[in-house]
Amino acid sequence: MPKRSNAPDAGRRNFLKGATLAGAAALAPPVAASTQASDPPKGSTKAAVPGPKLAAAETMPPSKDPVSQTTSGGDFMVDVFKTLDIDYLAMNCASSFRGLHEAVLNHGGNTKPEILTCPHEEIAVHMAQGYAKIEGKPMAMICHGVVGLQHATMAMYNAWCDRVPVIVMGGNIIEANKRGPGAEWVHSAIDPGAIARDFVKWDDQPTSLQHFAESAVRAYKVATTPPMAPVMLSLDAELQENPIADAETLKIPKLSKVIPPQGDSAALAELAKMLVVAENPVIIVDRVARTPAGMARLVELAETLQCAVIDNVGRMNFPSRHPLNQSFRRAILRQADVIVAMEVNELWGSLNAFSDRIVSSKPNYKQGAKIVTLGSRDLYMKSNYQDFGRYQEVDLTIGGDAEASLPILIEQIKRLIDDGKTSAFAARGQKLAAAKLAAVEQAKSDATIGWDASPITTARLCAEVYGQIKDEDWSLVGTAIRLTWPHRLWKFDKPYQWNGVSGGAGVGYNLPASLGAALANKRHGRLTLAFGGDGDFLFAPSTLWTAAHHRIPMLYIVHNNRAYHQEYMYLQAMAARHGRGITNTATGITITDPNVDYATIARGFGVHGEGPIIDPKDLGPALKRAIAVVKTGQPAVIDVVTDPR
Ligand SMILES: Cc1ncc(C[n+]2csc(CCOP(=O)(O)OP(=O)(O)O)c2C)c(N)n1
Ligand SMILES: [Mg+2]
Repeated sequence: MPKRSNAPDAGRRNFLKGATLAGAAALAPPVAASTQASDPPKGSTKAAVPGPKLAAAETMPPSKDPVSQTTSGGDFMVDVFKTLDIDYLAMNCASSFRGLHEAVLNHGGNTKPEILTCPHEEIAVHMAQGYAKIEGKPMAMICHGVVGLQHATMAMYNAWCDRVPVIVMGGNIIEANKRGPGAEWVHSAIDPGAIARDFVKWDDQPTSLQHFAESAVRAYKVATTPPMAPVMLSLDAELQENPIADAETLKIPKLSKVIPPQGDSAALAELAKMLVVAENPVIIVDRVARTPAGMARLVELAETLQCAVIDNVGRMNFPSRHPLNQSFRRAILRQADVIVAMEVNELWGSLNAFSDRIVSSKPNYKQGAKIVTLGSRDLYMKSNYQDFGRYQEVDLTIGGDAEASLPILIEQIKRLIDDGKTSAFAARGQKLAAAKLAAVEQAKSDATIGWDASPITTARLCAEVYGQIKDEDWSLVGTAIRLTWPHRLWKFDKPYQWNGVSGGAGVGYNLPASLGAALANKRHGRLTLAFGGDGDFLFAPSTLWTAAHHRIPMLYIVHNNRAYHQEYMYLQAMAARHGRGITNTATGITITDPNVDYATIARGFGVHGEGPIIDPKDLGPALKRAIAVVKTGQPAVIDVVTDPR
């Protein structure tokens, strides 16, 4: 770490030119240090800030900063990011990381990482979450360590529950004698990571540049090892801003990624036997496909067995129209004699029917069915936040990454299949295919109910959108709560056509996470679209400014039921249970009086806006206009007033 003087005014701005002189500068008396450059007024910079005004250090920058150094620790940090191939650094700017910010621009040329300007820290983290699930690698965000991190935490929690890697960083001023009065004190902490420690996989506060390099590489490695999760680094402002004192000794360690752990091969062989002899095996999947290979492997497994797959859609696991996809026929669990759950976070919820608050519950699978889990859930657990669900009894638990374990499982199954089995499996597959076909036809027919209704049915909305995008190279990266029509009606068969849900069910995910995914899709020229609730939209509408500013194409469709509708239903159920009817339940739930005009909001942020669309006849033309805008490389919002079904 660069040596520093104990003198109060020989801090971050007043170093002598050149890294090699830094040590000498640090040892020089304060007067000598400040007179080397262009004579800052005596007692200038922070000493001149009067009184403990909270934002003083931010509102009153020094009148004259001496040109005093040719390198900064931030430069080295940028070099580390470049070796980690980090494409973006999302941020809401702050003085606690001005050293790094400046280095990204002037040392790094604003590439790898390129700055994404975000009007809220939650946007930055959610963008990173959506991005990683399409791009397959993390991006970084940085925030004002104390206050910015508090804004970032909700999104960090979603990303953690969703097992998505995000490199979160926060600026901090560790040394008390280096903090200016006011904001620099209230924005500093001895342990900034404490607030987020329950929902990051690892965090650190490096105290030297070498320490930073090692921790940054470690952070990347930890975050991207399944089960993946956000990590956090607190970056000392002095470390970012001071000259590099020991350049010749600094070393950026090599990143070697951890090979995801495969399940035990004997256990996988046992599972293969169970699956081959089973009459009706069912596979339940949630976050299996980590890479594009995941879907292909799962298809191979299902086709080898000709067995049913139920997809909880935490990732793009299995093609929606595949004849073996039985996701909307969950009753088949009652016939299953072997159930294999892969990367299912909360299995109890998939295997039991229950009433609200669990007054009663009963298994929705056949008693005696053998249950096996394969996944990383049991390899990583924290105590405080209860994201693991109720304890589910199972017969065999195989700890390991499901995607990595699939090849060996498939191989073991193939070894056990003889001709007799092949024809029995084919017969099973045909039955499932017929049932699937009937389910899709039923969905198409159900979708016509209320076709001409105004407000517009969610089924018509989804059907109209699909009609216009199905021949494009599309990617759906968000859905409003309970909007299952796309998965019932659309043909998803490419690994990037879907990227899962929020993880932590923290509302406010959809708009910014969709934008992050759109950023990843932009490079590939894909048409990104997302549906999002009106309530969700209102958490971080300024996401649209980031979309416009960085020219990120995305069609965002607001499913505007003018309410926090999920909660509406809960409240009505509560009132009914208390014997008071359901009529007095709108207060605190509806988003009316005034109605929000989402298209006008969009235009205010420089984004093309359509709507509100209330008459279904207006939907097609509005979509056409919006899609044309998106194809020019710009974002567009369409506000569709929907009925709440
Ligand atoms: C951060 C956060 N606040 C509140 C909730 C409670 N909640 C769950 S669903 C929901 C409604 C969201 O409204 P909208 O996005 O319009 O979806 P809708 O239910 O209307 O389809 C709310 C407020 C939550 N899950 N997360
Ligand atoms: Mg709503």
